[in-house]
Amino acid sequence: MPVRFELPEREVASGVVPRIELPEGLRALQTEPADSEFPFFAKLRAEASGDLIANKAPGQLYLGLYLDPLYRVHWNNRAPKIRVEIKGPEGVEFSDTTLTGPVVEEDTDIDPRQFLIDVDRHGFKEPFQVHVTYVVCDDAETFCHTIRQSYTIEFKRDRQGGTRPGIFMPQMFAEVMELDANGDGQIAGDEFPENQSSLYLSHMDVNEDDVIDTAEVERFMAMFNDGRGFDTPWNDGGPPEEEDDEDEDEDEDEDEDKDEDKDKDRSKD
Ligand SMILES: [Ca+2]
Ligand SMILES: [Ca+2]
Repeated sequence: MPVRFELPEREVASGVVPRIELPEGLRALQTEPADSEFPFFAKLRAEASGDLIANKAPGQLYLGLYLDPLYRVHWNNRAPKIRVEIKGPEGVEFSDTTLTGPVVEEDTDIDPRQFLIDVDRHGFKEPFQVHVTYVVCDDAETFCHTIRQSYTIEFKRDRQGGTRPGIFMPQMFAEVMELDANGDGQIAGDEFPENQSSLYLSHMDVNEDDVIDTAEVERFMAMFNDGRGFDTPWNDGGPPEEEDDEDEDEDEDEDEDKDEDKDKDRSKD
């Protein structure tokens, strides 16, 4: 039986902000965080519907901010609510460009902040910017900071599932035990993906022995599931998709507008 860590008690609330119901078929978007003087206490997950990515029809854009369990911080609901500002290229229509977080009765909580808006790209290809401003405090009550983070987001699928700093990355960690090449129940040394050992270790290596064991993985995932992270719809990187879809997306880098018709032919290549 797997070892289970007792999670430390927190006084902050979780499960108090209703999760919004998300449409099926959302896919992670390529998201590039701007440099930040503060850590990315909250990770952004940006997703869009297939039609919107394909630039074929208006669709929905999802923006979710998830507190990273690593930092043991919470939202301060007595401070100004989280604010998400969207700056799109001229011509692209967003149903809302200034989003603010929900009213939460509890003083503090760790639930994700989720936003779903309608977008009509009108054929434009340029990326858009997202500026997020929020107040976090650590669970030990030693600090509260107002954090401002900015991202540039492309209407293109993120095939890496988000492995850069500041991006929500449940997929990566969910699959971490698959890295255990020699099957000893630990991830160590060259079992880590190239250049990513410090990323994994900084998030998961609780006892700092430079090895990640099953218990550490479970602990980390439990923290996410505990309200600081994802719930199921996208922990596998999105819904399964048909083969021809893959080819369609590969072509997106080039003239998407003109490609609409050609895509169907290319997918048979
Ligand atoms: Ca191993
Ligand atoms: Ca360890």
